[in-house]
Amino acid sequence: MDKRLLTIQDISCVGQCSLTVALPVISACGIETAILPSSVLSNHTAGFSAWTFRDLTDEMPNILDRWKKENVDFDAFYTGYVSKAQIPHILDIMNQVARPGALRIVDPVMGDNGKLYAGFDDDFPMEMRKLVNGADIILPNMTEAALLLGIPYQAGIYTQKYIEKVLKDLYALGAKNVVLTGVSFEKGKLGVACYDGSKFDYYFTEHLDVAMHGTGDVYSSSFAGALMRGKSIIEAASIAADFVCESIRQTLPDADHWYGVKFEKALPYLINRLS
Ligand code: PXL
Repeated sequence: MDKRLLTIQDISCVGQCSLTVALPVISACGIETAILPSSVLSNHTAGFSAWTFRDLTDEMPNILDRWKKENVDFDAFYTGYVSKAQIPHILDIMNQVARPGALRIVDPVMGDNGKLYAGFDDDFPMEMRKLVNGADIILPNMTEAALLLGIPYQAGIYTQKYIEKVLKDLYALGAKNVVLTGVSFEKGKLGVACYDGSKFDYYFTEHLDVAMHGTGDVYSSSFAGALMRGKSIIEAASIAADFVCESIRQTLPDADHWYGVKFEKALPYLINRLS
């Protein structure tokens, strides 16, 4: 049977993030992608002056009930931007409509550059730990790693010793694999560090020194798609890093394009890497 993935995150109508990234990217990987919108926003919260917000928590148990009655189930769950109140519902969904061996891919979306995103309270990271515990793979950036561990955020170049301690501490929160993004050991190179409880793996690309929104979602979506296509964790982590770089390269010529990356133009590259 072909694999079916459910992704749970918001719809930011405009802004090239969350579901407007996950649905096209994972579908382009050849994987049937079902969605559960956690909320609807006019646009994302990073850089626009304001936004509308409609919470959809109340729909979650209704939708789950329907799916159970229809015998709908999934081979994988990929969660992104969600709220504190939604976490118990998401755990119910992952427990109740999973095919045998279903994967839990959790991007603990909470913040970037050392700060929580607008609208999240300081106690959110402790709730997010409930999704991390029992996940097959978590995909935090360095900010989210610090928030999950309750340690100060450090920017810049890291030592291997520091990164491996962070990976081990995240693993101890109950995730079977940790894929940490935004890792750098030397100027000019940026990448990912993976830990499965016994070995560390690294992959680095050229550091394109620009801050662009939505790259975390482009990363996690392409990671999830590549993993579902049978790639190993380090292969999927590497393909996703290269796809983010290609998406940034496609965006750079348009200096006015500030709110996201032009991942659409990089989709042929991703598909090619998977074939
Ligand atoms: O890209 C993460 C993200 C997802 N959803 C919303 C956001 C952000 C980042 O700011 O605002 C609504």
